[in-house]
Amino acid sequence: MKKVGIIMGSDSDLPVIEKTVAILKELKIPYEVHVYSAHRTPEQAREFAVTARSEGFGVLIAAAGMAAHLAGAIAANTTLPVIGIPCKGPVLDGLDALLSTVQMPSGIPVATVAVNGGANAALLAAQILAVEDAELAARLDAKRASDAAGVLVKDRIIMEKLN
Ligand code: RP5
Repeated sequence: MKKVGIIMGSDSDLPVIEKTVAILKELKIPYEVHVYSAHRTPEQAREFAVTARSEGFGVLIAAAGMAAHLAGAIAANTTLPVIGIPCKGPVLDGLDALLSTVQMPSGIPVATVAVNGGANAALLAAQILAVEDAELAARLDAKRASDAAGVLVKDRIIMEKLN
């Protein structure tokens, strides 16, 4: 199976990426995590993107906060699908990172998930890889069903408590 490449702009983004890693592990998807910044280490970020396809990656996830140019900078240097996670910073509640990540110019797409949306980034990456992988698609179906069952348990608990 192709690997998922995860790049975060700083190790301070790790709490968001932990959610991503947990789901990739659960779905048995190989991954690699790096800290490369569009601003602080632009050469390393570019090199990673340029070589990602030949290194066996199928999807890239880029997480960054504040002036979050990382996902766009990665996407500029590969035609692999790139998923951007805007991370909430100390001010502006992540709106800065959301707009910096989502507002890409035509020609260089970034599939942007919600602010701090580490879980959905993993699921979207899995869904992309599952297009050509029936076993992974089955694991995704099973996870959907089990997540839905978890919500129904919560419904029962709330009904018993409040109704
Ligand atoms: C961004 O700046 C990083 O992705 C991080 O979200 C934010 C702050 O980085 P640190 O100052 O915590 O390293 O580039």
